[in-house]
Parts: sequence; structure tokens; C-alpha cells
Amino acid sequence: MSIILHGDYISQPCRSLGIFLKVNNIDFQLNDLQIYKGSAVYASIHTEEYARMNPFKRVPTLEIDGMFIVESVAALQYLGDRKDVADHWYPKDLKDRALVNTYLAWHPADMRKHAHGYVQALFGGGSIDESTAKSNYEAMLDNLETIWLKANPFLAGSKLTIADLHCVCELSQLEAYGKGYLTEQRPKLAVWMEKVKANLQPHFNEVHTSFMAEAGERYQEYKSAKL
Ligand SMILES: N[C@@H](CCC(=O)N[C@@H](CS)C(=O)NCC(=O)O)C(=O)O
Repeated sequence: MSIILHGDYISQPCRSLGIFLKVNNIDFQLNDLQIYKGSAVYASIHTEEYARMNPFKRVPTLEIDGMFIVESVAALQYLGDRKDVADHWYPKDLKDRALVNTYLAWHPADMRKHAHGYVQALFGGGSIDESTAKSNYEAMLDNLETIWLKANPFLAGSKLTIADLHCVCELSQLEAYGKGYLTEQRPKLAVWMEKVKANLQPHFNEVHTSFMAEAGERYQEYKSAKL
């Protein structure tokens, strides 16, 4: 089976897929599209050639034997169903699986919306100012602390799943911009974060190292240009 991850680890869902493949020892190639390199942002994915793989012209695209999966959650679910992947990632038990799917359904419209909204505001984009974006982001972190992690050590129960992986890769985006994880007042989130990262090592650090440097540089450049 041939697997190619088309993406760039500066993108949260790309990191999530890359880490999953590495942690599970699944052979793959990374087609590093370097979406912020070159004359225009996203130039490498806003091409007709890329659109043939992913008509939305977004990353990631997971190519499996010539089939293209263009949504990261669908790609994680597909990989999680493989026989050589431990059951805890995406449990076969329907009730356990429903909990994972519930988080994954919540993630784009709530978690990612506010994490991404905060990043956009840091770069002067989006429709809200930085302080409103930060409040929305903090309210979302409170939901993680008081709802998702209220009774369980992981987002979908007692075991590490693709829900935790997807969430932690989104939170790390803010750390790269010097905004930290804001876990001081959120002890459950703090413990969860350390546990999830520890379970993903050494791949979490490996995938995040270059991303952290590149993201930090972009933010510094943006701030200097504004002065
Ligand atoms: N729902 C998609 C979101 C993908 C996405 O938003 N990717 C961003 C990078 S993090 C992108 O490719 N943006 C380029 C654009 O929107 O033009 C997924 O999870 O796969």
C-alpha cells in the first residue's frame, strides 16, 4: 500500500495525520507543500494540479493507493480502522466510537473555530479583535476543562484516541505564537496535555520542532512589519 501525506506541518490537521502515521509505524511519504514559502501564501496548493487531488485546495490530502481523502478527520478515521492500528485510537465498540465521533464533530465548529480565530486575530485578520478572540478561545478551553475532561482523563473516555491527537495539534498552534496553552487555571487540561504529548513522543516533538520555529518566525516578522 502506498501512502502519501500531501501537506505541511505548519498546518494543524497535517501535524495530526503525520503524528498518527508515525506513532503507528505506518510507512508513508510526506509531500511537503511548504504553503507559506515562496511569493504567495498557499501558492503551492492553489494550482490546477493540486486541485485534481483536492478540489478545496486545502491541506492535508491523504493519498492512499491513488485515492484522495480530503478531510483530516475522515483520513484519521480511515487509518484508525486499519487492522494494524491499536483499537484504543478509534474503538470498534460502537458506544466508545460514538464518544470519539462526538468530539470530532464538535472540533471544527467550536474548538478549531476559536483556536483558528485567535491565530487569525494575532495576524490582524478575521472579523474580531485580539482580545475578543482570546476570550472566545479561553471560553473554549473552559469547555475542554469542565465538559470534555470533567469525568475522564481523555476527551472520549479512559483511553487516548484520535480526538485527543486532533485537539492537541490545534492547541500547539497557539504555543508557537507565544500564547501558551493557558492551562494555569485549568488543572485537568494541564494534566491531559502532558499525558497526551507523552504518549505521542518522540513524534510529537519531531513534527513540532520545525513548525514551532517557522511559525514563531512568521509571527515575529509580522509584528516587526507592523511597527
Ligand atoms: N477541514 C479541513 C481543514 C483544512 C484546512 O483548513 N487547511 C488549511 C491549513 S490548516 C488550508 O489548507 N488552508 C488553505 C486555504 O484555505 O486556502 C481538514 O481538517 O482537513
